[in-house]
Amino acid sequence: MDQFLFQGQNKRLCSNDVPRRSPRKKKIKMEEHESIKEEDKDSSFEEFSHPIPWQKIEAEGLDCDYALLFLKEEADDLFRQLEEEVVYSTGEEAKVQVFGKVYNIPRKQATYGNAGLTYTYSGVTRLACPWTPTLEYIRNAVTEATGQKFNFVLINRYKDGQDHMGEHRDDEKELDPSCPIASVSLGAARDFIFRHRDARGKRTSRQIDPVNLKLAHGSLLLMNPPTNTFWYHSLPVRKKVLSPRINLTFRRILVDFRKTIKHNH
Ligand SMILES: O=C(O)CCC(=O)C(=O)O
Repeated sequence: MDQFLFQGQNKRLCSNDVPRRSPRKKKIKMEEHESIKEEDKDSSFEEFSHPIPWQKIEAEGLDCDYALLFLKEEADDLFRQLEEEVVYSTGEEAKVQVFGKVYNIPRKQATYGNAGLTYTYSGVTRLACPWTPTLEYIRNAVTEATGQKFNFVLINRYKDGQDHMGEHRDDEKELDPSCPIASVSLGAARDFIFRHRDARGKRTSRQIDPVNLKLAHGSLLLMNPPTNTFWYHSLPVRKKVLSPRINLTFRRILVDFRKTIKHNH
């Protein structure tokens, strides 16, 4: 079984760490019209506002990049600020529909983003709340590190290891298929498991090992295309985990005016 352990918050973002690969550099080439000044810069370390030791995680149809984005002290502050700012769904809004049945979700959820954006998943449609200062700060840090722009974030709060997320793919039609999903984790480190679509359930058509990660406090996991086409992911129950965790998945929603709620100012 492939196992990638990414626990060490001691693995500081130290300027001696040379990134193996730069997701940001790659994107800068793709968006020349937007980043002409960046293009002129030396493709050396100075290009990064934070020297991030990226690690590449690859398997058949799976392409991810992982790094520590925030040092412990900053990650602690961000966690605290999010605890104050984020308003999670309650009541009917805290439920999902799977094959017509309504379930309470085993965690708390919130959606923030650009005005009027909606996102439909697990049978429910969520309207984005306006960005808070801390969410904007984290989104900007992710953009700085990756060169990707995001207009929406899904926030999941796990009170402890009993809270979890079942196997699924982030492959909704309103997501821009060319944009990675950027997953920022704050709080308790949790196991995160990828399983190939042909290797799920009892009657699997192929033997493909799952890919197991441990997502650390302050980390950023980029799920690049086509990962979400071929691989399901989950955050399983871990009874020994006693402290909370907040996960933010930054996404780019295609702006479709039929789905955009027009606001009267
Ligand atoms: O909390 C996590 O790391 C998982 C989040 C996730 O799978 C999702 O937002 O789609």
